[in-house]
Amino acid sequence: MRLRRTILGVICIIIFIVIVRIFNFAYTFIQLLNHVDIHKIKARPVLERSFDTHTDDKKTVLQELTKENHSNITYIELKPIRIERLRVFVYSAVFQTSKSTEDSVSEVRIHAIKHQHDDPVFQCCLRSGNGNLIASTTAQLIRLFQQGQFQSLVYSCRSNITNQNIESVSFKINCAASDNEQRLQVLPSEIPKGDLAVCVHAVYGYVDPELIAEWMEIMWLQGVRRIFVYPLKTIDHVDERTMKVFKFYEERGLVRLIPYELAVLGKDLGFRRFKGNHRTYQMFSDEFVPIYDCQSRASNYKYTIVMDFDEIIVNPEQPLQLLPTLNDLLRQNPFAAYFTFHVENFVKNWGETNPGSDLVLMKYINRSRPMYDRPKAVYIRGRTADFTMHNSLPAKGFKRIRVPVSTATIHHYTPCRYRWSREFCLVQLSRFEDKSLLQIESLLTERMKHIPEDIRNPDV
Ligand SMILES: *[C@@H]1O[C@H](CO)[C@@H](O)[C@H](O)[C@H]1NC(C)=O
Ligand SMILES: *[C@@H]1O[C@H](CO)[C@@H](O)[C@H](O)[C@H]1NC(C)=O
Ligand SMILES: *[C@@H]1O[C@H](CO)[C@@H](O)[C@H](O)[C@H]1NC(C)=O
Ligand SMILES: CC(=O)N[C@H]1CO[C@H](CO)[C@@H](O)[C@@H]1O
Repeated sequence: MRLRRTILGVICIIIFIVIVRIFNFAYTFIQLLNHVDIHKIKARPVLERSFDTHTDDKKTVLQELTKENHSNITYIELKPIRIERLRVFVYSAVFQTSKSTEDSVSEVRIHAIKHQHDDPVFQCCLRSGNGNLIASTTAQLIRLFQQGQFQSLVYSCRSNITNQNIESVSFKINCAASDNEQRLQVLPSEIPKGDLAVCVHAVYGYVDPELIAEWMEIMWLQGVRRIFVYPLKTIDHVDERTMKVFKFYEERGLVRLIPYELAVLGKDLGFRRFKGNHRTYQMFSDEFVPIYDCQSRASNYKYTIVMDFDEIIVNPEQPLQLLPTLNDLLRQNPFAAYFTFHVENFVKNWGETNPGSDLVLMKYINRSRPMYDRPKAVYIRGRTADFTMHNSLPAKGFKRIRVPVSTATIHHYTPCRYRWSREFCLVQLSRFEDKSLLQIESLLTERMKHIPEDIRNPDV
């Protein structure tokens, strides 16, 4: 009797263990399915530390950053203006260069947020230098980021008058009415300084200046000639030390700093939403205003990348050859709207795997498998109908291209992602040593010597 009970007990324990195991396996498997595009994974050689200093390409990318003439840059911050009687706040207005042959059509893009339950109808009142109304046109909704109580969006205002005459724009339900109105200056979209621009969404708090400086240098070496950065003015401001490194690169003509002030949206939508555990859908929408704004300002660039300071697109054979890599991809995919990349996470919680390096980025050389998880994209001029952070809508006739892992991936320097379990991140995730970026370690170390010490490592 006792024996039988013992056997039964043992069987129960075994069954229990088996169930736990199955659960565990299933959980891991689901995480993998969620994050890894298993079929796309290919082995790739681990590259050794070296940098071929004799390549011609290196010379072309090594031209120094040049000081920009700052004597008259229009003040261009994003500051919300409420449209009378509507739950709509407008932030900025930017001219679009028309692709159509009708010269007489001008288009102004308006970046705004609106309440999720409203479908506001209003007019853009286009004005000349002396403030006279020269055209009124109904604002057309062309882009919408559907998250949060106030959703970010883009309106288009088209008219048959030429750009030269338009200086400012105001917004009313009817331009003929005599409401109070505030005007926005209509800004030109930027004349490209190269082929590549980067949009970074709202920045706030402290971001390691050393990391930013290394990232900026890599961007420059890869051919990026403009980086739009939107420091959030409303919440604690951006840390001074972080701001200083942005200013350093603004003076050198690489960064355009556009201070960004949130619309005040009531107590339930307070600024808490940007802090740690309180991140909400409203925050995602707020973060998107700068992306829309940047897409309009950068609309003349051949390629626009939406990316963060901890992300780098890396061709594993030649990390600096980003432009040639993109041009090749475009030749192979003439109907590409945009390129997306697999993400390789260099998980900081695993510890420094190359502690000897002087560069914060190069201290981490162990990564996960390439995952197709929240891919970031490189957009080709004029070929996207709408943007989201990770999955945009191609314009008619164009399509999204997933870039093969062997061509390029995104290196993402990150702590364990918050959606991952600790177990998954620290134990189950396979680790691969990847020295591809070390090919540029000596070059980058050299360049970093020219960044003042008080900018790289400011006193705390
Ligand atoms: C900057 O531009 C202004 C006016 O456009 C000009 O007068 C000035 O000389 C320029 N400065 C430099 C350093 O190029
Ligand atoms: C522009 O359009 C308005 C009406 O939409 C029309 O009255 C006006 O004549 C047009 N102007 C030109 C220059 O075509
Ligand atoms: C780094 O990756 C290599 C290769 O997979 C592995 O042997 C090593 O233990 C890893 N180191 C750490 C700290 O993750
Ligand atoms: C030529 C030009 O636009 N000059 C302006 C530069 O900016 C100052 C003030 O910031 C204006 O007063 C000038 O008219």
